[in-house]
Amino acid sequence: MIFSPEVEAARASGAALVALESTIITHGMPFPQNVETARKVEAEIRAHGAVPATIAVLDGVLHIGLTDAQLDQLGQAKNVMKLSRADLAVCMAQGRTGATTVAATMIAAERAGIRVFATGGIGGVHRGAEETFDISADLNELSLTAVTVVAAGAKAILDIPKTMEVLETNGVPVIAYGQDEIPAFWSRSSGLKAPLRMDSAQEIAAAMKQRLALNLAGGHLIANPIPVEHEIPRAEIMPVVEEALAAAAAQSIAAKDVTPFLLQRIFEATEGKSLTANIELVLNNARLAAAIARAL
Ligand code: PSU
Ligand code: MN
Repeated sequence: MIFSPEVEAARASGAALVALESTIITHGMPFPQNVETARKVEAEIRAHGAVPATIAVLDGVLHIGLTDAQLDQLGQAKNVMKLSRADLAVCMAQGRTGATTVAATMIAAERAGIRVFATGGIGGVHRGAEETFDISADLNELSLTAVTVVAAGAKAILDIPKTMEVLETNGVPVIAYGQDEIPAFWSRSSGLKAPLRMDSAQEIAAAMKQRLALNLAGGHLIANPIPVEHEIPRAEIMPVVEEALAAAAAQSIAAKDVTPFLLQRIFEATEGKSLTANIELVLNNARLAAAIARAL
């Protein structure tokens, strides 16, 4: 495990740290918006009093914090592995390069002593999971690893009610931030009431400390709604999502390829509007994560 100079300095001084994933860079957004967004998110965290630690495996080495040059390289690299819990150690053992999903980023962050992590959306239960069994390892990770993940809810490409059921079964606190409903990534509303609600970073930090004190394994999922001025209302995004899901089924897209395929398809169908919303919600999550890390 290698710390970037910035992260190393933050550790030495006890500064607040926020982990960031890298699959969003390699598999979640097109170049060059992916690298630009990664930089903006890092800057947003710094502007809010914390230090960003973007996590990835480069040539077999687990990096906690990337330099500008490394970020640029990763954003353009081809054949980057998408690393979940199952792949992390294999990628490192083979000396390969891989981008960490929410699950793998949580594992790395915990090992590095970082307890707060900002991203866009988490993986979840895919629609039709009763046939495919396609349930992201992110959900299981939240029950195992003590890192709080700030996300904009589960994306409308997923089955949100089933995702909530699996989280409940796994004992993961799902906390909507500042509203009663679970947000649905591009939209603030999902039509589903969140199991828990909190309205400040201090409250969230207190819940994290209490969970540790009870010696309960696992993290928290903070579901932070996209700012109202950037949301794409449900009625507008749902037909696009349905079309993308139909295309994925028609082309027999499966396993790890499902999420990147759907994201790209929706990006094209909305002429980039989905990507703009995606960038804004990640920035919003970065701000809240920085506040939680400072409160801790
Ligand atoms: N949702 C997004 N963008 C992403 C992802 C999810 O809006 O880039 C990525 C995250 O890294 C997440 C992963 O952890 O997809 C989930 O993939 P899977 O469903 O294969 O577990
Ligand atoms: Mn999957």
